[in-house]
Amino acid sequence: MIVFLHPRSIRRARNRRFPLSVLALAAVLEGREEYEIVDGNIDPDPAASLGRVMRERPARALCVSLMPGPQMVAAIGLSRWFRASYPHVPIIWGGYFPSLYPDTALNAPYVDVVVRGQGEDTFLELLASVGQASACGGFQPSALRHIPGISYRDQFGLHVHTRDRGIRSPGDFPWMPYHSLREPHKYLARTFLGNRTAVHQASYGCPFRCKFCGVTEVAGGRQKCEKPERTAAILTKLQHDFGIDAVQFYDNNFFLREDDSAELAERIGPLNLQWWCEGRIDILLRYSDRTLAALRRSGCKMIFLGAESGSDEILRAMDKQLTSSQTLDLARRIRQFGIIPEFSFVIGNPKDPDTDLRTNMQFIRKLKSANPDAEIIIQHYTPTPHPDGMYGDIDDKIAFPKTPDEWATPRWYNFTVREDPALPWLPRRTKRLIDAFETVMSCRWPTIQDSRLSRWARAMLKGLSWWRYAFNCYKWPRELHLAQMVLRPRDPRVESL
Ligand code: B12
Repeated sequence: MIVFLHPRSIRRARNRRFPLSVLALAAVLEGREEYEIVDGNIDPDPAASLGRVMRERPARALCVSLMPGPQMVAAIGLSRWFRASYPHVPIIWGGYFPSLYPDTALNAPYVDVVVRGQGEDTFLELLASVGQASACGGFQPSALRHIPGISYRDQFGLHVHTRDRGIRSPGDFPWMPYHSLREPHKYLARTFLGNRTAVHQASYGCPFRCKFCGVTEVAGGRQKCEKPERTAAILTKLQHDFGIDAVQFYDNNFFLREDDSAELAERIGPLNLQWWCEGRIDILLRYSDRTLAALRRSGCKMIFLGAESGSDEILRAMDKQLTSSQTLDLARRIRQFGIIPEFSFVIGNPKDPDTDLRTNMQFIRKLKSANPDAEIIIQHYTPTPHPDGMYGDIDDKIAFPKTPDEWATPRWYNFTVREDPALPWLPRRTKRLIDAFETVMSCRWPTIQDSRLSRWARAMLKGLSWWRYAFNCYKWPRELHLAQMVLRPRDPRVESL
């Protein structure tokens, strides 16, 4: 018996989505061993549920999935409690947080093994060794040495990182057992796309190596995709079982190959789904008009695209392999197909954050005039470990925390959720101006993703902010903060759709 823990990752109940990471692992266990999923996004008291599971059918391992931010904070408390209550049961951490910071995770006494990157194969091999070792009350380091993709402490307490594991297509693994969730219907959300929105990830990783992105470190600059036929079959089943009418694709780079995209559009057309996904500007620009029209017909409503910067010099420093004119070209071109582009920007180049901000403010204004429907997401540059060195040459200018507990302190928590990265190279006034510009933009054009925001609330936000945008006057938007506090519009930077 294995117990999976998916600690709470969302701030609002309406953002609940299928916990795909633990479902992917449960899928490979089906038919081999019993398991139970405890999901903090649904369960008001995950510790009580873990206790119940352990009383009924004691588990031989606790497997925790976590990404940086709120989920990591919840994972710390629950793992510590579990270790104190069941000291002989091994605790395995996997997901983006331990994959990015394996040494940090292993510095916690309640973490025995870290699984780095894609989990399915590693997890099965690891469980085989828990089976052997459980007789002696823990893992045997000699059994772990040959498993790629893990990190653990050896008998001297030293950290061992085995070699990275290559990635496989999600299509190589069994379908996810959605019905093993206690209340699967609770994961179908009302969004701007539909009343029953499901989530799916049809690929793993990304072949680009943008130097600000955590995916390169975790997936090693590779991407593997499932066949369109399988994606369509899974969505058909989700529609049959749960009546889904919309999908949010989690892929880092959904449109890798044009022929696959065109085939998928054709296959899912009859399901009448509305969908959202993430793509690359350069790749979409290469698509024919015919494919773009087919994507829209098949329900593609909005695409999240990393524009990142309006400066070509900065785009080169980021290793983005994109130019700012490509962003403008796509903004204009995609409009005629009725697909809304959601352009994301990473502002605050460590070498000259002020110039970076001003260049981007100008560029974003140009982009909005090229396509007024385009939505804009503004993020501060918040570094994450990168195999080629972090964007901005800041490897020696920032020291990440050495323990999960330190990551959970307000200083580092605010860093991970990008609220206040408190970076040595980002002057407070520049940071304030980035935030102010973001506030004005999000009020001047409230996102269409916010289906709950009433018409008058929208009009009010627009009315209060138009003059600021018109006259380039962003500083101290106190009246907008007040309006946001009262009207609580959605913030696409931190919330799911
Ligand atoms: C869905 C999602 C969310 C949802 C979470 C919903 C949920 N169900 O909990 C929401 C919107 C809440 C969210 C928020 C945030 N997210 Co997020 N999110 C994602 C996203 C799009 C998909 C993750 C996913 O489910 N993938 C599908 C599953 C199958 O893959 P997986 O998670 O990688 O799991 C595999 C392996 O990691 C491993 N594994 C995972 N867990 C475990 C556990 C064990 C025991 C084992 C053995 C293996 C294992 O095996 C799995 C199968 O192969 C990823 C991007 C991406 N496509 O990966 C970003 C991503 C993980 N998020 C990220 C970030 C930064 C955040 C935020 C901090 C952003 C913010 N501004 O606040 C917040 C923090 C939330 C929190 N900590 O609680 C980053 C993390 C990297 C980084 N830069 O630090 C990513 C990679 C986005 C990015 N490109 O930068 N996120």
